[in-house]
Amino acid sequence: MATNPTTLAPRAAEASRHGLDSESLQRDVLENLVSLQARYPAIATPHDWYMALAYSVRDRLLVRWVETVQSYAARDVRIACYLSAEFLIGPQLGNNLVNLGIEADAREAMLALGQDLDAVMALEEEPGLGNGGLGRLAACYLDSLATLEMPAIGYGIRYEFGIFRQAIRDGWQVEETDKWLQKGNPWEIVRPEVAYYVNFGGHTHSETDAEGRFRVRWIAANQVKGVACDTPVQGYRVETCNTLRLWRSEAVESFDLADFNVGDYYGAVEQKVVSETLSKVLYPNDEPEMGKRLRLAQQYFFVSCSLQDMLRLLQQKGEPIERFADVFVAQLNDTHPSIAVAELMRLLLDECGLQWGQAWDITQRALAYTNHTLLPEALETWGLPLFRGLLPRPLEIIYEINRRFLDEVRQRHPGDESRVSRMSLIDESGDRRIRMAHLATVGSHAINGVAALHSTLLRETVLRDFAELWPERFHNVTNGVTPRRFLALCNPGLARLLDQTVGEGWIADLTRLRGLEAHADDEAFQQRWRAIKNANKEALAKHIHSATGVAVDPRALFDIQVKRIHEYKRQHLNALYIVALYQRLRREPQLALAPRCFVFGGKAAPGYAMAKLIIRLINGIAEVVNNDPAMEGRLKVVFFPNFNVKSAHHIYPAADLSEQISTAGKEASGTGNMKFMMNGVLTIGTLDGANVEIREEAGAENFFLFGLHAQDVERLQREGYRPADHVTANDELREALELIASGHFLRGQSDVFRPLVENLTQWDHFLALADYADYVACQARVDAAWQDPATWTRMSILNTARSGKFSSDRAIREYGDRIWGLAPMK
Ligand code: CBF
Repeated sequence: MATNPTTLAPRAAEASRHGLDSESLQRDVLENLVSLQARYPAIATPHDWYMALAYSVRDRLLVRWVETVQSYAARDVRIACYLSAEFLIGPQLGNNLVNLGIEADAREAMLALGQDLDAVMALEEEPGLGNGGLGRLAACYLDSLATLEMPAIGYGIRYEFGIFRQAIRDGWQVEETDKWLQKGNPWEIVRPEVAYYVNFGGHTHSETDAEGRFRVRWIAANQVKGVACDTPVQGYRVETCNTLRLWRSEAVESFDLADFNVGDYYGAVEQKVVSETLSKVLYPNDEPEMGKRLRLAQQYFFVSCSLQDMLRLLQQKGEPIERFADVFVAQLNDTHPSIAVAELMRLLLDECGLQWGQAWDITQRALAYTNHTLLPEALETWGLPLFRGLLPRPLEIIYEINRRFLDEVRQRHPGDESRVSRMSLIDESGDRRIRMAHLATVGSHAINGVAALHSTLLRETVLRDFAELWPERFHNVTNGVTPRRFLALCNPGLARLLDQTVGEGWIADLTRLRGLEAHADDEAFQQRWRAIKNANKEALAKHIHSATGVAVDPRALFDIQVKRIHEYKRQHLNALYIVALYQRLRREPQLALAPRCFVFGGKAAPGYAMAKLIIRLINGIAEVVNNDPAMEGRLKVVFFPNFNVKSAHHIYPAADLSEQISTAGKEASGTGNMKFMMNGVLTIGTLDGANVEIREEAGAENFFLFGLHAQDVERLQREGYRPADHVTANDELREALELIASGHFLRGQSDVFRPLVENLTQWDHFLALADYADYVACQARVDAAWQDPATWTRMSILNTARSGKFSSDRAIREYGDRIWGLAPMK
């Protein structure tokens, strides 16, 4: 985006442009320390220094930010709006320094002030506004949109409490409140003047207006106000600085004066408290039913505010309502914002007075839907009574959309009523529920999955009837991750080597890493490669020690599985293998096995008992293995608590082996797999999600593949799977299960892990036992490859070299070309 010198006062522009060197940074940090933190250096706390630096960096984004926003006000600019209930943006300071290109200057400035930049950055609270993959993906996409200079706004919820913090007590997960805003958030600008009202409850009333037009009015039982809280999103070394706009809920009136005047103080503030509850807390994603009413209210709240904001921007641009879909395209990040279909229709019909046909055309052209999961329990549905009570008018609109849509289905497939009921937006099979994935699909011009295999399965299973009806609307966009955060920022040692080897251009064009291939067999280069990995492993070892008290040896193979804890991700398969190794080593202490350090990390949804039990099992195994002198120098097991973006920065660069071992067909894509690959980590994995493409890119010989394919999984489950057969056929597996069931890993308490073992031996819904033998055989191949450092290092280099496809820049270009009709705007 070119700077327009007339758009800002020349003085302000000048000041900001001249502020990127270390002297002016130093001057501003000192100034901010006094003027914003009210401290002198002698009494400043480390956190004061962090705040002073963060404000100084934010100031340097402001001119770009204001100019970017202003340039989007031009009439011919099309804007992509990314609607997501989660944005797991992670710490901001380091990323902004990298993207502004001032990390070295900031380091120098802080050093001159007697401060260590890394220590200062470590103090930043992480905004945990997401559960995992989907929320972090949204954040990567914002980074790429800004870097590619594409006009975009991220819209979401400004949760006061993000994802819970995970503590481990006596081996169990304990959830603690995430008070990320407690010490203030220097990156956020609250805009009380950008606020919208959102209706809830009540009833509707139909009337004919003065011109004889039929209109529906929603007489709401209550209203909540959404206030914009903006965060700048600076692109990498470009002038574009986009906006992440998160909505905070507030009461329309802080006090009910009628109550207050009669002395009912608590009654007077009640509405305020209820309204503010809406954006209070992020829901853990794989939670069961409870608390759902508030979640639906959250979804509607942020979607309504965002669409109203888009309408206001349209007006500001001087564009008529008919041009809405020419100016905006809104990507629905999973079904969480899918109520947008009904809400946009409501705004166009009830507020703007359009006719149904025109409103529907605009809605479909403006919306696009990304599906992120095929797991039936994760496909959102809402019971009708709940929905009607909260959103009576949107429900009427959904009924009408459904009526018209099913007419179309009946016309195409006369007499096929079973198809009609399969495709309906309302599931009539039990208590009647709205199928949000169907609503999103029907209301969008494009629907995509997030990896090639996932998109195929989406078309063949969950949305099969829709793909038959509208094949042209279905796409695949394989996920990607930002190399700025997940390579340049978190692995500075490797980044420097990459700069020297292929030139700095790789950060904005990751395909340039292909240039590394020529060095893969070069012994001196391999040595440098290994030295960097070893330094990263030493750093992680320190973090592990301070977080868990466990001392790990950086010379061991670091075998890492970090992700949400879920049965389909099969952390328990990994755990079973560790138990088998432990038994082998106990039996045969001289066994030739490379020393391994197994590291796990990830949160379990608070209501997901089996996932919590898996965490307890891993910690139990860790306790026994790490305290057994016979295992010293052979085996270590660590559960790294509270895995989040911040700790991920230390973990990805230090890994040797990345565990991507989900049941084939269950992981939509995975993105941790890509972050590991970029950092030269080899994958052991199934043919699931993006693993398939990672293997294609890396080359089959540079990937450790095992396990059933998606079609085998489906067939086995259809024909009747008997996990007990695998136990009978495999003594090592049987013994491992027996040892777990005996309580060996829980100080002799035999009852605790029994449900886990029974679940596996009787049902094993995710086929861990069916894949066990092949997994163990594959791990033996890993062991052999590790024993040969030259081979291993070559494979590692080639993984990084061939990771170009997995940059979020590629993914965003594909969204721009195929779905949004949006090109970079220089
Ligand atoms: O597409 C991003 C990620 O989304 C999930 O985390 C999700 O929440 N549905 C999937 O589970 C991942 O496979 C996927 O990479």
